[in-house]
Amino acid sequence: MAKEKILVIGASGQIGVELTMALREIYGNSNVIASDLREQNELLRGTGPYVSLDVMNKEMLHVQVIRQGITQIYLLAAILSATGEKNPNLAWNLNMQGLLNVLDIAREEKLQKVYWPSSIAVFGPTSPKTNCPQHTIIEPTTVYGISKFAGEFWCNYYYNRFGVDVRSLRYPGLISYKSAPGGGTTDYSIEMFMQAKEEKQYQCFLQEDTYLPMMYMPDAIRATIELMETPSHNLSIRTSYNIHAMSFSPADLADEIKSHIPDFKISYQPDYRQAIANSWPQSINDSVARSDWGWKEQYSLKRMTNEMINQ
Ligand code: AKB
Repeated sequence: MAKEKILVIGASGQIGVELTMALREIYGNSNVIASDLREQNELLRGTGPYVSLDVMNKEMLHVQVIRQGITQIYLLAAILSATGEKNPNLAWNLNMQGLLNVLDIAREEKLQKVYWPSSIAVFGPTSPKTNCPQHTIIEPTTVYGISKFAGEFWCNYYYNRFGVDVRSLRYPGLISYKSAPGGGTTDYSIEMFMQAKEEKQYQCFLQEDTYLPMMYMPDAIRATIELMETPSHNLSIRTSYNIHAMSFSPADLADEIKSHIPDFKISYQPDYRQAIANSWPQSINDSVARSDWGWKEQYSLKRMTNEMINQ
């Protein structure tokens, strides 16, 4: 394997912590540099290099890329759907400018690869609700969705125009226990697990029958690494790949949790996040990811719940 030096931006976040740990296993601790605006996550402490970095500060980012001899960047810093609706300007600026800074530096420094996550939030109310295809009507109604959709086309543009090998996945809601999520609509699922264990009750901010596409973090990390390891000529999508694992509603998840914690009680008090969830598909067609690079999920609702409860 060629010597890689990887920079993970947003390494203290929900995906960043687990992705950094997985990359360190593959490439060696000292070859994966974690960075974030926030403090280093406890789980990363002592496992490899860390730098404090603001993705909005292009000059500082550029200096780090040169100084550390970076060959790949994983850009995970973003403002998610629910927080984005509270501060649309901030969400647009961070989600867009952060990506453009990374793409520009990747072009100038001829980086080998860049990873940037998109989301099922690119889809909107006019997209098909079930089995939503890779290529379809895409009219997002959240600022987060708009920024991800625009970002996908910036990635496509930098690949076609400048040859930047940038790759992307449209993550569904991600469920994990190692590092807390922040500001997403699908975060109800993680809150439900935590409250079920701690309080044996949870008031959900979505209606009981709100079906959304979801994925357990180990599947998402594996998907990311598999996509990044696929030879470039096998990839037919340079915007972002649909990937799917499971689809469930808050009521389905509560039933599954009750099979482990029988006295768990759930109630429902939908808030502004219901409208965001209603605008998204309930399930995703990921046949292109399956045929291009062999994507296949390993976790069902049952298996994921079992692991979440036991951690
Ligand atoms: C969110 O809920 O905003 C995110 C997402 C679906 O991208 N988890």
